[in-house]
Amino acid sequence: MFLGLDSSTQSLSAIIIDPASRKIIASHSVNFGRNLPQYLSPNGFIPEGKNGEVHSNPLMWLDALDLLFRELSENADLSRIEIIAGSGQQHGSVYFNAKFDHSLSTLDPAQSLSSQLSSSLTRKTSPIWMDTSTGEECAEITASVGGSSEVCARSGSNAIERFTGPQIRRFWKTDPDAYGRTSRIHLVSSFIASVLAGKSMPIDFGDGAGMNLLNLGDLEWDAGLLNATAPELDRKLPPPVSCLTALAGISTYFSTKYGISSNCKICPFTGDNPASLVGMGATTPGQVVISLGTSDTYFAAMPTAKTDPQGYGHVFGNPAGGFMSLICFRNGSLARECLRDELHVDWSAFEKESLLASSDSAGKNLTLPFYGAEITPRYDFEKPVTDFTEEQTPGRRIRSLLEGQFLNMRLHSQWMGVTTERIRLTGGASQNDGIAQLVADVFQAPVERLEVENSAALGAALIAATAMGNDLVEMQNIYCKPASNSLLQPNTELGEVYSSALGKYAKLLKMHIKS
Ligand code: XUL
Repeated sequence: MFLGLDSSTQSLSAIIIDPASRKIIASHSVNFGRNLPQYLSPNGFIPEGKNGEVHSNPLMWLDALDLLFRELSENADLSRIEIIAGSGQQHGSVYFNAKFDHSLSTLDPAQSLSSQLSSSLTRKTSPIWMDTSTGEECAEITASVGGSSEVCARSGSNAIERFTGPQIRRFWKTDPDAYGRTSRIHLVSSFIASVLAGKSMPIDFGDGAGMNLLNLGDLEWDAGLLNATAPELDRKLPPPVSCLTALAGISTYFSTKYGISSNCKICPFTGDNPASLVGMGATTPGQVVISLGTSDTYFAAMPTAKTDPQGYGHVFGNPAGGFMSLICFRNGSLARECLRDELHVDWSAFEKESLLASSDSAGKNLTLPFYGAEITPRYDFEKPVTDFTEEQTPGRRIRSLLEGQFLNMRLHSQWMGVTTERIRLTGGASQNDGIAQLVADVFQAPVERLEVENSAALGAALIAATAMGNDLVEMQNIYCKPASNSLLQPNTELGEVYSSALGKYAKLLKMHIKS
């Protein structure tokens, strides 16, 4: 059996698979806000941070780990787990003093993880991916390395506020003493893996690429980026490796306390997006994942190593080898909700029947679908911009907003050079057949939804099985199955319509951003 963990923003989840029986044996989750209310983080982070700071308490993640394993061990025989792999929310970082390694290797099962590791922290709280406090540091790193395109060419992304390098620089600038006392900096992923292994674990390429520190050319820490970020950083970072090899054994803390076999091995943990790419069965180029959540994201395996010339998209490591892209769109459900409220309608107006009623208008009316600042394209929009050739009825406005969202995605993913063979849709709005059909039509590719919801934890479990010698594609064929009746074929009659709408959309966008 193989265990996959995902330490996300709001919860820590586990999925145990048994490939011999092709079954999921257990799946369990600890919700930080609900199950650990003492941390006063209802959504997994400390509310009301100042100056764009969004931090979480790493002790909360440790208590969640103890709680998850206690509850899992009551419901499953953990002695049969051969390998544990995992993922973490990307970009978040945890800071430790020189005592950390010794404390990890001497953990006492009679006490909790948090009580034994808290004195090793040099920074009480961890900046996470929602943090936007590092605009100044991004500008400094960019200038020092020689411009945005240089940072992007080396690391796969422009200097980005939430990325770990700029966050480390801000820590060094605001608290140089504590930075000086720091001898180990981990990502959320490598931190959780280290606790399980009882020793510091390396950082996986997939997740390491979200730091603005990893050189994607040679997959080593980039000396120029390290120097531009903070002093002596090379000594504080664990080495970068692939997550596909189980490098360590389980710590005796976990084998004694929760009945895991002492032969169980630990893989380096990856980021939640790379793990999701695995769990969505999308590690081969041509398969695209679109997640429709508060923000929308588009991610896909890359046919060749490339970076986004406009600097909006990111390149991370693909756990199966090569690279993946990740493109975030801030105005996802946020924009869909704004229009719903503006028109005083409910979600039924976005359902299949309602969208069918406006199908004569396909591609005729354009909307730049942004109710506020957007990151792809990066621009401070205030409200949507429309260019309608027909009268603006509520039905046409909804169709046009959704078309605008997917045209914007299609436009800003073109740099990857992917031929979209199939789209796997996930996230809250993906269950809506009307919206899903529009995705199929705009991209002219079939759309599927999967059975299993937690794709990151599932992906991690599949990584663990692969590290044991199982074939990844075979594992994905077993576990990443589309839900029955979830396949939607594109209406090929709309192929030309949306190709021409794409050109017009790009023109409207360019005109608006220039003006
Ligand atoms: C990716 C990103 C988020 C986090 C949290 O760049 O910031 O998707 O990984 O899930």
